[in-house]
Amino acid sequence: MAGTTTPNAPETNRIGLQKKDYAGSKSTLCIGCGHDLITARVIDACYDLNIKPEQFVKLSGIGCSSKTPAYFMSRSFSFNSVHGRMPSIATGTAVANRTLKMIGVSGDGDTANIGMGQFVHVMRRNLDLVYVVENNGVYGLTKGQFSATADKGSKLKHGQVNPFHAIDLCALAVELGCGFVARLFAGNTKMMRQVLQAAMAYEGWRCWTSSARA
Ligand SMILES: Cc1ncc(C[n+]2csc(CCOP(=O)(O)OP(=O)(O)O)c2C)c(N)n1
Ligand SMILES: [Mg+2]
Repeated sequence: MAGTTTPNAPETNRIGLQKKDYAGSKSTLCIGCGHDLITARVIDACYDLNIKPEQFVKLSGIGCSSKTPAYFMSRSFSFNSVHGRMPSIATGTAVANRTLKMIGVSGDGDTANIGMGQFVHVMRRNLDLVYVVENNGVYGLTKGQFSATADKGSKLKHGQVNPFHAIDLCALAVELGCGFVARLFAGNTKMMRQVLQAAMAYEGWRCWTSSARA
């Protein structure tokens, strides 16, 4: 985006910030985790959109995915809620301060299992929130049990087969009237950056789920 033209000067965006101004602390997730790719794209999108870190709030629930707000935008406000309750905290945040831009990061377990009730009601209320579901089909933090988005027939390490069909969070979001819905593979860098930017620029409720699976 709009960078400085002075030779050797670090590249900045329109509000004079460098990419590193959007960084967070070092990730403690497993090497190669798709969640870290999404973190990197959130940083890219916030830089590209010239978002002021001090006018941004990061919210999450519980899980490896919900730990990721610690890894971007360390100058922003942040609240790590209890499991599956991120939408309630987002609703309270919006009521308290309507000028802040919000992103909620959740997992498939945090959203489609324990937090399903919160997920559907936050859509019904059309909250101005970018809701990211980092969907790996398992409860990663507690060592890989099936979540409600796991494909029917998929197998765990020790051979257990999932007997239940998957809940499709994007289809549900569309059915509930969500204005911006997208599903992407976390490894698709270019498209992720563009779609996340579009989601952030959109006014109203958006649901963005990303899969660690192709
Ligand atoms: C009330 C409650 N129940 C269960 C747990 C245990 N627990 C922690 S994380 C987690 C699942 C997280 O899965 P997901 O949201 O898919 O995140 P991932 O780790 O896969 O990114 C569970 C069941 C908890 N912390 N709190
Ligand atoms: Mg998961």
